[in-house]
Amino acid sequence: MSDYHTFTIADAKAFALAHGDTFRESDSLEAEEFGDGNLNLVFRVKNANGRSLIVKQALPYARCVGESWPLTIERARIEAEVLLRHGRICPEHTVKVLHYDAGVAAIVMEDLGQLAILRSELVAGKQFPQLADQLALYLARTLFFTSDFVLNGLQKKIEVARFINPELCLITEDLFFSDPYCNHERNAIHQPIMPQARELWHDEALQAEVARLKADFLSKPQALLHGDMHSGSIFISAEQCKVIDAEFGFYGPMGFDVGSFIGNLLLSYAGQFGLQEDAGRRQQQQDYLLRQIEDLWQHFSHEFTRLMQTETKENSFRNSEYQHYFLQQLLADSLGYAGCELIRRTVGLAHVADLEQIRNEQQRAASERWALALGRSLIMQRQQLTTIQQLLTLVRHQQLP
Ligand code: SR1
Ligand code: MG
Repeated sequence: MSDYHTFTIADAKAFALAHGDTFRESDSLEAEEFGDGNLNLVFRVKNANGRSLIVKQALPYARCVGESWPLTIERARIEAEVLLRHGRICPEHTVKVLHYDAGVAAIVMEDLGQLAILRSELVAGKQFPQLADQLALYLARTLFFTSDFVLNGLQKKIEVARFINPELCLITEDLFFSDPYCNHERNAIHQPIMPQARELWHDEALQAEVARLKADFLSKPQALLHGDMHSGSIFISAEQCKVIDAEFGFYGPMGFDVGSFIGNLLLSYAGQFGLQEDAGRRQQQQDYLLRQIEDLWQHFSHEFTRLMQTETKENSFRNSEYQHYFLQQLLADSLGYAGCELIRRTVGLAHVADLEQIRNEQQRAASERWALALGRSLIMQRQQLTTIQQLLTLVRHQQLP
């Protein structure tokens, strides 16, 4: 930590100038800090010709809470290395890392400012027809090529060790799997849904299933996950889709990445009840979101199956019955983690704009109750939901309370 100091605007400019070949000494650079995420500093540095780069620096604490929540700056290495690994496997859909410096825990990366954050676009009711196909490709390839299907036992264990990410994983273990199911001070519960939040604290059947999902998160190192696949981690335009923000990456259950993303599409669906007053447009947006979930799973399972059949290196895993079982279990895991994401984003510490931006209190409470009820159903019924169409039917039949 000897070189480490928190970047000023001047430091960010100097760092961007020194790393990468975008800028020249003679450039007059401008920079702004615009990070609005939970953890880091994010600077945009640009020259007079409009060329720009992003400098992201890990702070030694969680930005959203302050210095009272210390956090390792080692997460910058994890982020850079996950993005570099994923970028080699799926460059089309991974932000490009240009430089990483361990001493100052900072990364220089391409500026995706010409794209928009997916969450804000979905909140505004926008649609991106290729979204599901693009993310299905990203997920299928990054998960498959970092797994035991491809890596031998020795390589795999070296990779698992390299991506041990205890502090960031602990955040997920607490925020995703524990806090929502007890009266924890970190929870942020909208007063009108307090009765439904309390039910979670006493629902032992639900807690048993969440315990199973948490145990897998702790002990199923299937692939190098992104680890935080929410719609704020995705940049989008009509043509392009790029994943950013991989500091929660580690070797974990594949369904965690797939399910976190499905959970976020369902949070957007829930938010539409309160955000979109025009019933026809609401229906149209919700239909779009369900189509994305269906296409995501169909394209993901198609690509993953193709990869299992043609690219598997480990003999034992070439067995087609095993491959069928693997994919079926991956769907069940994904639906369980999607359910957890719905619940934790509604009553836990880290909320989402999809629900927070509903101005009418009663409508927001109705959307939140819907998200909690659907989350519970997904967790409890995940082993019985054996096709993605069954999930869609469940969502369509989930009444708005
Ligand atoms: C204190 S971090 C809160 C949340 O933000 C991140 O993006 C993760 O989703 C984490 O759970
Ligand atoms: Mg993040």
